[in-house]
Amino acid sequence: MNLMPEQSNKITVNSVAFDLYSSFLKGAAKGPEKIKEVFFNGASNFCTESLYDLVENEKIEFELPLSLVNGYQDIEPLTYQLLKQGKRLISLGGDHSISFPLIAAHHKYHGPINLIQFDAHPDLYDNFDDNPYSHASPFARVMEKKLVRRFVQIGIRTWNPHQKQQAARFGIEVFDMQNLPKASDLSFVGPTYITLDLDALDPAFAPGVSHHEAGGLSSRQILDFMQEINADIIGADIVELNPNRDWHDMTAMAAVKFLKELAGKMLGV
Ligand SMILES: [Mn+2]
Repeated sequence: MNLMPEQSNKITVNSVAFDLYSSFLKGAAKGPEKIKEVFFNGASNFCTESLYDLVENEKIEFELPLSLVNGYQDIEPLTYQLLKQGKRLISLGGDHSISFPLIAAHHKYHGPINLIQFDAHPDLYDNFDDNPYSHASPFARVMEKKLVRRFVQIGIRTWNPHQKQQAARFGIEVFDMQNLPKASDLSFVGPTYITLDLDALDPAFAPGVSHHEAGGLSSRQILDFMQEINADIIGADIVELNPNRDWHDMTAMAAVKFLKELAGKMLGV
């Protein structure tokens, strides 16, 4: 008999302040604290665009940052503990390396899931800078472990031959920037996880990331996808905010906007 507690009726924000597997610049470990600060700084209200007030209705709570005393290897078990308590998580990074253990924890709890990735980069390197757990490699690990049954990538614009081969080998559905789908055409059966790398946005909208890649998505395009995709979203992460590179917190504010809309989507409000 499964004694799992009932799922919480609120969203728990899980902070994963880890950037040791960034290949180019450090700084993403400061992301979760910055997003929380900006969420509460009074610059914006707490409503989704559907007019649901997440704070007034007590539907969002901020968990203490994961205590990563042993580093990266702690992310999966600590996240799984939160899931076992019935919490529904939106995790804040941190660099993109954290998504592999986060997805592994969700897989352990929910079984095979669908995965939607918004990103400039496919993050499919078999090995990068001698680190198979690099932030350039998490989805190679996810696919090798067969953690997801359907994987859709949106906004990619940094292919090279190796990663193109990896995408074909793993059977990934890719919608790169030259080939974006209509949000309302995307439909998923079963539990679905969203991973959002803020560098999916064009640098014009999100200067506060480590890897500026021109030719990206607008904030509005990502919001439209979040609102219109037909899927049961059971968890999400927002990664790669690098406050050292931000301009008047505008990328942090974009992260807050996505956090609110993702929470609304997961709550069905
Ligand atoms: Mn990226």
